[in-house]
Amino acid sequence: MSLEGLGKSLRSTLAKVFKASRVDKELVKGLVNDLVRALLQADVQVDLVIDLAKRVEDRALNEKPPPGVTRREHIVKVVYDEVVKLLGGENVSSPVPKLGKMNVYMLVGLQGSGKTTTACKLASFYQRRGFRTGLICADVYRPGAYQQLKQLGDKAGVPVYGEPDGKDPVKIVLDGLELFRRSKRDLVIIDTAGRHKDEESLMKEVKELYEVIKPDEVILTVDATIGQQAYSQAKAFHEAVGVGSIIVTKMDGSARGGGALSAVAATGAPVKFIGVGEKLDDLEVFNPRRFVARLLGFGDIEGLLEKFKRAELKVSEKEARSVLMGRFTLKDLYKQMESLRKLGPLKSIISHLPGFSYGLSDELLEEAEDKMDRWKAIIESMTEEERVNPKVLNASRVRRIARGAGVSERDVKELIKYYERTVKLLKAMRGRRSLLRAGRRTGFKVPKVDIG
Ligand SMILES: Nc1nc2c(ncn2[C@@H]2O[C@H](COP(=O)(O)OP(=O)(O)OP(=O)(O)O)[C@@H](O)[C@H]2O)c(=O)[nH]1
Ligand SMILES: [Mg+2]
Repeated sequence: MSLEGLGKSLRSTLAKVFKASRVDKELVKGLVNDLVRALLQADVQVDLVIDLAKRVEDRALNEKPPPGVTRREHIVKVVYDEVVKLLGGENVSSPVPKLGKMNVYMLVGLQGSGKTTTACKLASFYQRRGFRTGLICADVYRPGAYQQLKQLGDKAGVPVYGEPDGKDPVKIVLDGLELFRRSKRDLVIIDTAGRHKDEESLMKEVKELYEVIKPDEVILTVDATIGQQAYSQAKAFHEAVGVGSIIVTKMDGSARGGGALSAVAATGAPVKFIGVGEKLDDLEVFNPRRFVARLLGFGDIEGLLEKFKRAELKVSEKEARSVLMGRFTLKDLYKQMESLRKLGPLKSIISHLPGFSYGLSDELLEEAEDKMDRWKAIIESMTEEERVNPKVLNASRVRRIARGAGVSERDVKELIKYYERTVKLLKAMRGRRSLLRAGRRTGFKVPKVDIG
């Protein structure tokens, strides 16, 4: 079953929780059964599924939901948490090369898992973020291994070291590292062999390389399409060299992502990137929370966009442009609030924004709704001149508006303050945009820090 399929069955499982007339033991048991079926069909390892099922059942039945959260919501959150955990937890960041030294990352993985392609994608990823990268081909088994790496490296503009006729991977890597040390590279990525006469000799070689190189990071590439075998493969590599992070390749197309979940569990290492195609740019930083949220069908921005569509909210290009150019008037603010209120209760809108589903109490949301309604009334009491040019607002105008809208003067001032902050923010954004544009013209490099 594909990840799509897994998502679908998890969503229908969770939908049952929301539809059920009562939340009781029976419902939780049914949910856990559905969950087990869905995960097994997605090739997740049996032991892992059983563990997860036990934890979900235990937490769903015994944990007390936090204030403001219903039992149903809590159950969904438990499922979400546990699937995120299965995928490597909260952590979202790609490995960051340390400054002031040459970092060495070593890619390992079985034949055809995507090491060579991924090595080049990674080199290009870090190069674009200002690191000087290099590639070394340590694969002396695959015919044309060096040529393949060289071709992709050339495309990425990354220097490649290899010895097309060499027989000793350790020597090649040491030579390559020496060369790159001299040319002051920040990050060198080593592409290793995947084919060997048997797995044992492959592991032996990988281990030997590891002990000589002592890489800063060992990255395992796992083919998303392999299913259950991923578990034992990942385990073997982990026992040999200690896997630090995982890249799941071939997540495009009809990938069975379940195997990837198993690989994570076998090594305890998080997925840091996913490969989504054969080209150099087809690499994405992996975000487990966002991924699972999408899989489970909540907390996703897409759902919210869908809602926007349904409300037939139409923002013309002219309006959008005028907002971005800083001519953001109180009329625009009014329109924004109106469209937001048209979408329905804030609670349901917020539930579609990642990271906001929990932690905002109903009271807080009701208060925000009240405030929005008050602000709308305030803008309605203004003259056209005041809406377009709020600078003219003085004490006596504020008093008049407050009386007209049936609110306090403080409310009016608060709205004006909010408006001014928004305008400032938009101006700052505009400044940044032109800065970036100027940067592109002068070849300004993206600073080194902003990774992940
Ligand atoms: N669609 C898709 N294809 C990929 C992805 N990553 C790698 N491939 C393809 O998978 C095939 C194998 O990739 P390689 O990078 O050569 O794999 P490898 O692990 O180096 O293989 P060996 O060197 O033989 O062990 C190639 O045809 C790649 O183009 C991906 O994310 N998506
Ligand atoms: Mg290769």
